[in-house]
Amino acid sequence: MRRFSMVHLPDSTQHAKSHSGVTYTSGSNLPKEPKNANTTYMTPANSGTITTPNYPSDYPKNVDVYYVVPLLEAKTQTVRVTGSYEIEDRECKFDILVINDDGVKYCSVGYMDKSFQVTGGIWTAYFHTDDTFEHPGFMLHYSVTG
Ligand SMILES: [Ca+2]
Repeated sequence: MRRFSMVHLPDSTQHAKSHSGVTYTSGSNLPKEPKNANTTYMTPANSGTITTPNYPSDYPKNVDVYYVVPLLEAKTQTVRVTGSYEIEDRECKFDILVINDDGVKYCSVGYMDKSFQVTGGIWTAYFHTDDTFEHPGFMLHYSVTG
């Protein structure tokens, strides 16, 4: 298992400290430390869109993008994420997408329809790429559903 600590939350989001690390299982070739960690803070909202860099053109090589997505309220609520993705297909060993640190890796071509509980008013997405084989990536829409 490898642990990345790439998120440095501002004071206004201290309640989300539990998101300060992402744990991955073995079997991947992820670097021990992000080569180019880049945290993207979204504007607080109960619905919106996140995309990979350059979307719909191919995403860059060697990026680690961590999306921090604040909702309007910090109460426990359900978020639904939907949308298409096209990520390098190598059994999720090279380019991956992980939603809300749940350990599930997305790669290849597919359509996501995922609902999960958010307790701290912030959810996250993590996207990593290696140095070969780029694809369009993803456009994901999210909304609070309850
Ligand atoms: Ca790649």
